[in-house]
Amino acid sequence: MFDDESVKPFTASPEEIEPEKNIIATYYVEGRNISPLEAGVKIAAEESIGTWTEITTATDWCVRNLAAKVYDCRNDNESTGVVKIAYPDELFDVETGGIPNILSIVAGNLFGMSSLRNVRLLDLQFPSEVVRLFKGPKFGIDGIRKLVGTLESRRPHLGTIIKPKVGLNPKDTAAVAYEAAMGGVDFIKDDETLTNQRFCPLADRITSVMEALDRVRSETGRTVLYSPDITTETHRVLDLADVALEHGAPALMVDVIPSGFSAVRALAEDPSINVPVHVHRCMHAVMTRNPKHGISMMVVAKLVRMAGGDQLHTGTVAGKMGEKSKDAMNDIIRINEFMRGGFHGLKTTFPVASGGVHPGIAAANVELLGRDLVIQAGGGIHGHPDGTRAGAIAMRQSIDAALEGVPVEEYSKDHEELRIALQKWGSKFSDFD
Ligand code: RUB
Repeated sequence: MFDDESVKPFTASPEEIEPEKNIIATYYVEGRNISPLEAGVKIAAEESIGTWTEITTATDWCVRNLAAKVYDCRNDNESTGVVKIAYPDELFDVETGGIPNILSIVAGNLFGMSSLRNVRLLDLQFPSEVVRLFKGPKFGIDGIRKLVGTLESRRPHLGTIIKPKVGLNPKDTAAVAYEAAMGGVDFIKDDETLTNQRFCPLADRITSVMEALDRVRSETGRTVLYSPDITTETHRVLDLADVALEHGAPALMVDVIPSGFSAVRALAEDPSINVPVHVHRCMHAVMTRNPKHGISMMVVAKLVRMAGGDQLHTGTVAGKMGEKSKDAMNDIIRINEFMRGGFHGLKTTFPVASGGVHPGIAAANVELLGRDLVIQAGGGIHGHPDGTRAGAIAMRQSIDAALEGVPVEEYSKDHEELRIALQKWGSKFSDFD
């Protein structure tokens, strides 16, 4: 397959590739009148030392040391397939360039090449030395569990997003937070579009919410985390973090795609920030949703963990977001397993299942996605007919039903809040294709 002279600099056999000396990228490719191998070679060339034509300026050293190489190619048919490309470590300066340097190569010009109809970055595999340049999450799952007091029980955490998304003033936000916390949530977050709008300034909001959560602590002994949204320009994220921390924020939240992986990293690696970083992924679907083109959520998850996200939204198995299929569900399971597993010594990242979750389907999400999960509901709590507190209680009951292995309908017979929630939303879980 790799004998043709013209592709030689950009191909290798699998035995020639040392995983510890290359960043390995797996792509789905769909060429325009070219084979998957040719498509892979075009990517390897463009993203390392080649261009659209032969050039006279590349030295032997460049070719020997820097050429990226296609070393595996599986054809689905004559124009589509999956290729693995090894990018030699010398091609990068991750120490200086960080995640932007990695992305500019493995996910750079290739997405716009006219010879490719579609291309999707499916996965990245890193040498230990590269991952060790990153500090990763400061807290991870166990660190967050320690703060909340669930290290022993290891039950799923219940989170809520204050709703409406925007519009409440600080006092009303705090009142909703108080009710949710009294109902049993472990974690409260701002929604992804709220930062410092005039009707709900960041500093006042944090002060008010923390007063409410302090009251919850003195009344119940429970610690509830709150992550205000400090999404902003990458270079301003530390300034907003300072404001948030000065006003007592016990966690921080940032939208990773709008603010950038580097914003997450700046927060996680700053020695003065000693609170968990919750990572919202809004806008991810622009690249993760199309199965033929873009970047997979697995890649986003790996980069977020390297950047230091302590919690990351990875999707639900039934809800308002994403695809409803067995493949989509298996993808979420695989991503969550990655976030909880070993990764060159970095701490773990807590997977967050959120988006359209309500008490009727929370249990099924926990059953399929596991206990090391933050199961989160906005509408599914604040839309409960008896209000936010009852909504949070109903969500906790649904989680308990899953932990006890009792179907939610059955459990609801002697759990009033859950019964009322099921009357409103039902417990229909999925319509897999
Ligand atoms: C949740 C909400 C979140 C989504 C994002 O509100 O809108 O922003 O979780 O989706 P609600 P994802 O609970 O009312 O649906 O987590 O898939 O990125």
